[in-house]
Amino acid sequence: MKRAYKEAIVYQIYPRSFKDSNNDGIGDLRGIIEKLDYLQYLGINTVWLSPVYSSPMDDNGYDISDYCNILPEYGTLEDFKEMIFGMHKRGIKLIMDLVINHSSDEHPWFLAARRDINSPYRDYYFFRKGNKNGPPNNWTSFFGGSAWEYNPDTDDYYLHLFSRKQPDLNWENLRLREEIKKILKFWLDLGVDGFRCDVINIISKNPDLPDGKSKLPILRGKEHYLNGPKIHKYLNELKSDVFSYYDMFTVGETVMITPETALTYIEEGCDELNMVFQFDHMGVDNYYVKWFLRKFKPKRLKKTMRKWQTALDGKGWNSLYFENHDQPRSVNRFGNLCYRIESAKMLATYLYFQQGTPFIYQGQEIAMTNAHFTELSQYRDVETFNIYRLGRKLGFSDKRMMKKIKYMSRDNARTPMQWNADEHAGFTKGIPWIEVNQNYKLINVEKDRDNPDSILNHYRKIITLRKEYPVAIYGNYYEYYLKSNKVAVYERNFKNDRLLVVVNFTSKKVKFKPPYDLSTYQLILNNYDEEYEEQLLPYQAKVYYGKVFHDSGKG
Ligand code: ISL
Ligand code: CA
Repeated sequence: MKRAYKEAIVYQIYPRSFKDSNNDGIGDLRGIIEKLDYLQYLGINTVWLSPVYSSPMDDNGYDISDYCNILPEYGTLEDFKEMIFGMHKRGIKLIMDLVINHSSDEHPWFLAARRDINSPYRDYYFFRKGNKNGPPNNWTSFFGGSAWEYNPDTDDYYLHLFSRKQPDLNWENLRLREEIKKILKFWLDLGVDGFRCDVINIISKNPDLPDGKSKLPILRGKEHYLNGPKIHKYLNELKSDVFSYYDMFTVGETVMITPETALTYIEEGCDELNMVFQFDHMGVDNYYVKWFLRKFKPKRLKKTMRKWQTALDGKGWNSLYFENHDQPRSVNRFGNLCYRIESAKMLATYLYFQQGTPFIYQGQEIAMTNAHFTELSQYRDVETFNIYRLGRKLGFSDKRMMKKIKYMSRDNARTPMQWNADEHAGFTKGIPWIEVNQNYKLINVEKDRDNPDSILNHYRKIITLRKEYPVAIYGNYYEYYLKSNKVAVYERNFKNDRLLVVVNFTSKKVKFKPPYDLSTYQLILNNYDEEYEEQLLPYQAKVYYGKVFHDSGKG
């Protein structure tokens, strides 16, 4: 079915690292305004903006202390209005990040709640008396360590599934839900076109808060809040009381989810959410939690991608992403730095011709790479520090922990956007809040803009093709060479149109036989000048377009 969100091409802005307009070293809204022409040139039609609300910045804005205001470092509500006006003028929609599983511990609700057991805000959170030997239960947080923090004022504990400065909100409380709806309306009435709902599938907790079964130190207790008992009730309430009154779209960040469960949120017709971010493919180079690394194998990635492509086809809609502000850079992970240009183009081709809405994370379009950091002091992320501490406590050596962090730290994706070869990559004239990657002279937007064969221009081509060929959006998905650990080959079909995508995931030439005769097909994208019918060059990626006339079955 035709739907606007299926035609969205989304660009994620992590505001702190995008563009600094006043040289205090911190990206801001006026910086985004300066770059709107760039976004238009890239061809995207939607922006997902990571949080810009008031926040003490324990988790870079994913800890909100005032939901209806802009963090002064980022600008004002007036700047925000100007930004959204500038986006709409260019045909770009704006999706806000909505963090409603938890607030900041500096939110007035929490400040009141923690002081006084009779506060009307007390029940907005989870306060519980401790057990003899400590916290109320054995749950551990996403960032490692207990999910409970002691609160001396009322001699009890509060629940935080993320950092201790991110207390979880209690959705059982109707007044809290009404407050959230007001917040949503506030932004929608300002012209916002939708929301990316942070960890939305954990907002409903089992109210008894029983002990978790797992022995592992991370995510213990998850069976009591993942897709919890009232999750669908809450989302339906948001839909009927708010979403249904606006022309908007939603993408839910849903952790540890299967396609079957995802469909309970996104199946067309039910539409609690329009699509979700799932994490299966982010697990192909690690075990269970991201800190236990394992070697990347293309066929594992292919398998998880295929699983979602086939399971949702005709029922729900995929989000297509390899990067965001929580993940290392994809060219380090799934590509090859010795073939940075070829492999980055290959990854984009492989990903964005699948069925779903493309999400491009800032810097991905020029294949920015992981941070060069070697010292813990160069990092900024609260999760990185927590994990380092936890790992050391568990007996891992400093060297081992630094290696894990170097590969997986979220700061890998948070170094400033590399605009040009000027000092600090043109991000700021001040001292950036986090170091700029040392390779900015080699990797930057300005350099790529002028080069028709650049990664940036490859992204632009893909975006143009998605707009020109409805089959790229509405086609079904069918894959060949399922077992191959070298090539990925899939087809999309819509009416009489067909696309065939062929990519090489290795740094070697590989022999390759197309699944059928391609002589009547047109090659519409190739990351090399050369083309051989029976051979793929290192990280080569090609897209063919053809017409298929279905036999009526007679004669
Ligand atoms: O990156 C992760 C931890 O290793 C993920 O598990 C991440 O914490 C999870 O995807 C939830 O992420 C979202 O909510 C967090 C915030 O820190 C992330 O930046 C955000 O994307 C808490 O609000
Ligand atoms: Ca600034």
